[in-house]
Amino acid sequence: MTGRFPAVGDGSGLERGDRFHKEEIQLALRNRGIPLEGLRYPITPTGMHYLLTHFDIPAVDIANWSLTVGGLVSTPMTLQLDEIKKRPVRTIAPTMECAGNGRALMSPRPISQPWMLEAVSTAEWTGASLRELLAEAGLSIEAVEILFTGLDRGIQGDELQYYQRSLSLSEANREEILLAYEMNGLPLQPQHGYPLRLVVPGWYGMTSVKWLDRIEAIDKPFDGYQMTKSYRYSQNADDQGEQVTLMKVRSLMVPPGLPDFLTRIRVVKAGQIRLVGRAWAGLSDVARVKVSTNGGSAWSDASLGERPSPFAWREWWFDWQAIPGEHVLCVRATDTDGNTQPLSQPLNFLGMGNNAVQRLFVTVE
Ligand SMILES: Nc1nc2c(c(=O)[nH]1)N[C@H]1C(S)=C(S)[C@@H](COP(=O)(O)O)O[C@H]1N2
Ligand SMILES: [Mo]
Repeated sequence: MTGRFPAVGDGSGLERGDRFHKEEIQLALRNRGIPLEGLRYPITPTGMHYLLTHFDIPAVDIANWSLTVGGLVSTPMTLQLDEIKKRPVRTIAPTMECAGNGRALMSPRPISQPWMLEAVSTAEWTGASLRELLAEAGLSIEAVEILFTGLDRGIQGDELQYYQRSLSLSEANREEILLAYEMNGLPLQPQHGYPLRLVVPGWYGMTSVKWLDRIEAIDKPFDGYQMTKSYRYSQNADDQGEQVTLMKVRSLMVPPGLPDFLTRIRVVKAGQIRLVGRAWAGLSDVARVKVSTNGGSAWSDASLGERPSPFAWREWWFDWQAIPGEHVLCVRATDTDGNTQPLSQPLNFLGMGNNAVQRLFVTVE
């Protein structure tokens, strides 16, 4: 394999024109992604689950922690963790993807957490039903949204803020939304929202507020930073754009064969090789996955497997007769509403909701 791939160091031959900023790398070291080979597991092991934390992971002393449920409710509540755990226990394993996944592949590249493809995972979350808790609190007829506030605080866009997101009443009352205190059968780890987080199946990850402190019923749409300034499909800094909501249809492939250390370019042995991966689609389901082994000139149907849980990804596989040479592998999913992944990404200012087809470079020998 000598000489074919650039080596580390000066003279590696890597293109230097597309350097990442130090600040992007700093964010990438805090907010790790799933190694793509981790897509082989239907339920992502906790240590491989992607992470995205805007500010700092807050220090939580469980003896002093409680969840406040208030605002426009008839019965405000302050609940300790064990009181939440006494409620009927629900478990669900929905796929969760960061809305910025794929941002660093866009050109020009929006400057933020520089995800390539690795900001998606599927964990098994256990907790109490949000809908039942809201019913217990008794929503007033003036309530139009539910606001979720995390314990983490920082500055974004010059605004000092707690991390806050809201949901409309109809969304908040979907039965599958959890107040989760366990991930993959264990108490939440600090970085995933200990002691309690929201899990909103079907939506991009920003809605699943970690380190919950308060839940409030409010009488007008919440206009905080993470609702009106961020998580928008906008065209420029002055454009309000549409709100980012559900995860778009997307598929990814476990990179086959052996990687080159630096470039991650793959080397595969000629012959039959099974390509595998996962595909997901917000609140809908995956109808079809197609694979191309020649950069998108021709497509063949992949086989689809089961979902490990409602709202979770589906496994797909495709048997490829690999012949020697250079190949570009692509995978493209269509959901049950007829939406198909784009071949190239329509741009938006913040780099949100990227679902262009994955392209993987492979040398067969
Ligand atoms: N309180 C709080 N909740 C949060 C965030 C955050 O920064 N603070 N990040 C959100 C984003 S953008 C994503 S993609 C998911 C990531 O969840 P994970 O880190 O457990 O994978 O958490 C969401 N919940
Ligand atoms: Mo995210």
